[in-house]
Amino acid sequence: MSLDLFAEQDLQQPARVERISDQAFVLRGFALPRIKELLAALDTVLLQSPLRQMQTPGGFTMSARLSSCGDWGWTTDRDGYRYSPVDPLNARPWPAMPGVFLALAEAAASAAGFENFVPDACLINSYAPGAKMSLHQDKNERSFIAPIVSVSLGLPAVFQFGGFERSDPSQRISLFHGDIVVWGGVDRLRFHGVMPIKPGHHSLLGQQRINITLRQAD
Ligand code: MD6
Ligand code: FE
Repeated sequence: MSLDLFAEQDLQQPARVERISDQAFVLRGFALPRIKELLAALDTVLLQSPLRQMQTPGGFTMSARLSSCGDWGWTTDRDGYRYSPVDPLNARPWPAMPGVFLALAEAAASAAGFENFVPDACLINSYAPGAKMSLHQDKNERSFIAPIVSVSLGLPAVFQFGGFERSDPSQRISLFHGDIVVWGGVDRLRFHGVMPIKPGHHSLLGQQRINITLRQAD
């Protein structure tokens, strides 16, 4: 049996699944069986489309640095938020979605009850200590039928998972290297965010947390 088949088999094993809402789940350690491949693919993507800070329409600079891969990348500037087929930094298409991203996303979505998930967009966020993500909804996608699959790498984070109004109370959920959060269906438009990352050092990623979210944008 090839190493690849072992890897596929690992993805089929029952994960530690925590249900955080009707159609939202944390899959603990789900990415770990393919983490080397995942990080190598991430390096390749970031060489082509490097992480960069972006401006919000309101004129703030986001504290996380962003990049994307896949057919559609998410960008924000003074003109607004949107998905674009081109990286504005180099005027080239975003790097192709790595096969290991697709395979993990499909397997994680399936483990959470969403079959046949085929993402066409992958947003990559890098947080240095102190960086955060304010409460927001993910609603730039054309349809909200597909779930979102979110992979946490490197330093831990406290994830805020709220309601359908910004002012609703939120759960606080610690996310660790290799955890995957999947949500969709009735929970797809919940507000969520990331508390400021605490200083620390991760053996593979150093002083940062990376989050990759896979979506069906178009
Ligand atoms: C982060 N994540 O974890 C930011 N959005 O760094 C998100 O904004 C997010 O994790 C939609 C679905 C899952 C997520
Ligand atoms: Fe989000």
